[in-house]
Amino acid sequence: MKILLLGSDGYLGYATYHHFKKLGHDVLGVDNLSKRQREIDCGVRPLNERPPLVDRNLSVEHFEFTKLIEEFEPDVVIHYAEQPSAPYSMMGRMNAIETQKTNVLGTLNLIHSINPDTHIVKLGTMGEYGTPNIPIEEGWITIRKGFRKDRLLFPKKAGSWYHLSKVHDSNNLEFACRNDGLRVTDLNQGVVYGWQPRFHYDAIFGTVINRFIAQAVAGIPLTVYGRGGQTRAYLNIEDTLQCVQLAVENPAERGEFRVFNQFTEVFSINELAEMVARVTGATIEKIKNPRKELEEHYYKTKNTNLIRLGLKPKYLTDDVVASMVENVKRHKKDINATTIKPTITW
Ligand code: USQ
Repeated sequence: MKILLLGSDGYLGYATYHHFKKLGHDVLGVDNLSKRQREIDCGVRPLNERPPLVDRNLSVEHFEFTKLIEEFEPDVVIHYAEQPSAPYSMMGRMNAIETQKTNVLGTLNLIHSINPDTHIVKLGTMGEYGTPNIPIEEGWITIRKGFRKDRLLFPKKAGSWYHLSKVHDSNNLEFACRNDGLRVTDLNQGVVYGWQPRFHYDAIFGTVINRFIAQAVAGIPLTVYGRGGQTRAYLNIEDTLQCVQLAVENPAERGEFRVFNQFTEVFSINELAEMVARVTGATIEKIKNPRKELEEHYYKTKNTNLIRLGLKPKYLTDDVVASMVENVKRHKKDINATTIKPTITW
């Protein structure tokens, strides 16, 4: 297949690029390296640095991008090319605007550039749903009112300008499927973890499990925000690759807006901290929550669509934690402890 990979230089992009190349596909990686600039602006650096991975240095929201689609004629577009951090989007007005401009306009330009036969596999987030006091379904919900019923997009209750940008993307993509007959798979991904090049552990771009591992290696107490009852869906980056492959190999129909909840397990922050502390001997520190989020709440969701397609989860075990610790240890000298404490509040 001809695969156009948007966001090839990212944590997920790099792994995805090599995964599909290994499978023998023709992969073209597009990136504008803006994430690297944001890291410089924020004064943070990931561990395990590598050279940029980009075949075409281009922004998805630019007119030139349309020409690239016409030239390459992809069978599938995997779209990761978005500003990925909730804290970054909450730093202030310009960061909120930059996040929504990059994410929403990029996806809108993709919608307008694509041949409707091309399958779009778009990275969304479980955070679009937030933590509602009802079970979370997969993208859609059937609502009955009196004798009437309709199948509608599941209500969203996002917790940051970043997460909201993904809500807007989902709405725009669903409309494009309904109106223009596009075929789209929206992957509502949980919080990813796993050892990879460009491993972030800082308070802006690092996700919680990766952060806890780096904190344990650096001998810093694990930073549980607030009471630690926040419950989220998680997956290993190796499972991200499986899920994206399943989506690519089983495309959505013309006119179909298909949503997969892309995760394998659900944990509270306390459970994660206890697990990492048990394996590494680290201590746990409950610090004031820099975010506005529920710290004790109901959380029930499902991932049946991907399991039905054949997803075989790689669960978070003590061995997985231990192997991440071993990898991070080799880069211990590069850990900058001053970037670990959260400084962005909302
Ligand atoms: N948390 C801590 N301590 C920390 C870091 C985080 O207790 O040191 C807590 C947060 O308060 C939050 C949870 O861990 O309740 C997850 O935070 P996170 O920073 O790991 O993840 P989040 O900001 O939600 O965003 C990440 C990715 C984003 C992706 C999202 C999936 O950065 O790109 O969309 O995970 S989800 O959370 O399902 O929306």
